[in-house]
Amino acid sequence: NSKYKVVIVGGGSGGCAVAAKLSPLGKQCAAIEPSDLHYYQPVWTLVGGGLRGFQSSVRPTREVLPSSIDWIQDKAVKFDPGKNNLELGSGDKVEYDFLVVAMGIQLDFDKVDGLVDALENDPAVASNYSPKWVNKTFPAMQKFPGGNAIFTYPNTPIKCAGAAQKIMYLTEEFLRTAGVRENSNVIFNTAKNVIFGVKKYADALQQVIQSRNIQVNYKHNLVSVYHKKKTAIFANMARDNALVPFEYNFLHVTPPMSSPDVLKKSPLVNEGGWVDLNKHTLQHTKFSNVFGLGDCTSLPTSKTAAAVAAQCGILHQNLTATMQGKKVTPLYDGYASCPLITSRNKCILAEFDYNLQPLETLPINQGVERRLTYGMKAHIMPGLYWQVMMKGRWNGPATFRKVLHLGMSRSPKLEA
Ligand code: FAD
Ligand code: UQ1
Repeated sequence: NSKYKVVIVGGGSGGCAVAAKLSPLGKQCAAIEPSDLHYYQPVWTLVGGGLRGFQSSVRPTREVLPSSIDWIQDKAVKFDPGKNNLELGSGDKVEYDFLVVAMGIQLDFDKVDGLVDALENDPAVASNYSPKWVNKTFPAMQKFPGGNAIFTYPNTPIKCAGAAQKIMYLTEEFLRTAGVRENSNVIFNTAKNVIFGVKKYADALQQVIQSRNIQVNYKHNLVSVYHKKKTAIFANMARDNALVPFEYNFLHVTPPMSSPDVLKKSPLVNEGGWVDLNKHTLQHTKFSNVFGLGDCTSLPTSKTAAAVAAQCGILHQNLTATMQGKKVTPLYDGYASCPLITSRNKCILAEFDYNLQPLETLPINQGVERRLTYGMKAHIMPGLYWQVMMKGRWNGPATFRKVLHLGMSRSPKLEA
């Protein structure tokens, strides 16, 4: 059994960004992360689209976590925040003074009947959301014979909500260049009733969808896949979940997701299973020595690495204040961003806050398809992530926004 001043659970985007900021604590800080490999998941959209190799998304965890702190290569399996400790897969207990929870979101492929079987056995079924299946996407696109190319969006919160449709735009473009677009239907079956949560970008995406002859079926939730019959079954939520079969020749699945099971059964979460935080301070609502960030939290914003970037500096500031016996400051406005790639060289760069109001960094309209924002997504973000965010020096673009707007950009009010 061991004891640390600060324990971070999860060594993904949020855990590593915070670990880098806490690296001066040295061995008083530990990060618990089971995986040898750290993934830069945003590049998986490009991997699926055949525009990047998978290897560009992977680095050894050892090289991403700061070497000054302890890396405990294990899983957290039980939390006891009343006693300031947690249990590891090995059975050992770890005690802490302060806890940072950054465990990400769980992919629930098994909640869709027949889906795992289809992913394992049908080359036409793929998912950019998992390192296990993202490498199937581009080959499936290349082998697409015509017919139905179907893209799904589940009936749960998910990370990077845009990614479910970005791959559809890349596929549609690919099919046109490959000469098979005329005898194919490109179909987006989404459990939601809107294409995107922020109206400005939803309007822009609707134009893209119309001009490219994409079919969207709202309130359609994937419930099973019979790959031997090349059929995907959707529940029509607007018609008492009546089952609607679709034949597919390419099926890209965005799986249902939920909070990690270990968290769901812990005292740290709200009814939804998410780590229950004050949405402006990132401090836990019940345990004042616990903080959290990223996809596993209750923060009512879009689950993205861009949001994690904006959160990590605020978490660090408020954690440090708490460690010094000072008060926390409400600072987080819900900033999140989603680079909505619409082709292999164009992007709509959505940026917004808790009120779903646009909060754009560039002094130009980001709600139109642009090469510039594609360039940022494909060529600037990866370096920004590995070289700056993972070193603890990126807190999101708020400062740039203020400078680029000559101090005249909106500063969201932080209402409780
Ligand atoms: P993660 O980075 O997922 O890390 C969670 C970590 O917790 C993992 O390393 C995991 O191993 C660990 N863990 C889990 N359970 C335990 C346990 N019991 N004990 C210890 N450790 C545990 N974001 C953007 O900003 N822009 C984009 O363009 C974008 N595109 C995306 C495209 C795709 C296809 C995907 C999948 C994601 C995309 N994202 C994008 C989202 C972004 O990757 C996530 O929002 C971000 O990684 C969240 O960080 P996190 O630290 O919360 O979770
Ligand atoms: C961002 O900060 C970030 O984290 C590194 C991303 O993740 C890959 C993003 O996709 C985006 C768009 C941002 C926001 C940054 C700028 C400069 C707009």
